[in-house]
Amino acid sequence: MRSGPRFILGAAALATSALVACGLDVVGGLGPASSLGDAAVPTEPETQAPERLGDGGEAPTFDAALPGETVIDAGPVDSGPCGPALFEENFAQGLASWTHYGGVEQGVSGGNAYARLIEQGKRNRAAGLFWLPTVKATSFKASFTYYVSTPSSLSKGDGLTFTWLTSKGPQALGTNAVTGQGFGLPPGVAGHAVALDGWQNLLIGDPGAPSLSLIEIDPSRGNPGSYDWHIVKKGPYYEVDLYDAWRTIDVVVANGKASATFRFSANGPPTTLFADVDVDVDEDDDGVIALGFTAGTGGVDAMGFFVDTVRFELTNASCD
Ligand SMILES: [Ca+2]
Ligand SMILES: [Ca+2]
Repeated sequence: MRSGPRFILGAAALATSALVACGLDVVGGLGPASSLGDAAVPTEPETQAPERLGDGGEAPTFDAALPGETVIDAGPVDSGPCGPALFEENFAQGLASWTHYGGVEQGVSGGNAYARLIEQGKRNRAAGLFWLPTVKATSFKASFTYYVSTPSSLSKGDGLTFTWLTSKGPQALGTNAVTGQGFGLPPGVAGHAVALDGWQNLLIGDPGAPSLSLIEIDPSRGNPGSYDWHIVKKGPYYEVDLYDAWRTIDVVVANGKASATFRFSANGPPTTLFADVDVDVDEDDDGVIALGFTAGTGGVDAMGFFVDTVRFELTNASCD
């Protein structure tokens, strides 16, 4: 149990988010605003207390878990007959292996390099960072660390995703990517994501913030962030558990089912977020055509979004 004052503060934050979120939905500049007009009237926010992700916790030092790394060779780690099925990245050599948009940059701090999707304080941004495999696969294992830095204000947003796409649409990846509640995802793409959402948008059914949800990105339903895309809702969690420290998330997709775990530190014990949830993977389509990260900020104080120590392994890759 957390102390009384912390819970009271959390409840106040939730209430504040609910009030301001209405304003944000109205003034949002991109796709979601127009699409939200037909949405159902939002219900009252749930006032549930945050849940814990485990008993861990680490010092909020930017490089707490990842000091002094060695460079990973920029070449394919494991090139099969038609391309690599394994992709590892610590960002020591920048972003050369990635397709990115929205101003993603390499950052270096204390001997550790990482990718910064959005700098803290930069509002109304949409950013993405993707690896585009050249082999066909429908199953994979993904592991990464993330760092979300937070301004001191109660109102802060929006969120970070780990995304896998089965279609990237007709436009160049990142075209017209949606800020704010769209998490930096572009219109027209299809797939799924694990989303760390720091801002509760009631109109699309967000759980209390901060949350970790499995979402389905379905362009037939509208632009990212304009419809209730949640498949599994998890949260709210304590901010201290999710923010201002490097945390590790592992995602496994196999045989059309997705599982995910959260760890406070890279070698810490995993806490299950969800397990064996159906995710549509059509054997006749192109499979997983992009793996990566997106982030979005909106009209409130912007959090900073960073990723590092990425490992993507396609576990049923073929040349077809
Ligand atoms: Ca690194
Ligand atoms: Ca949200």
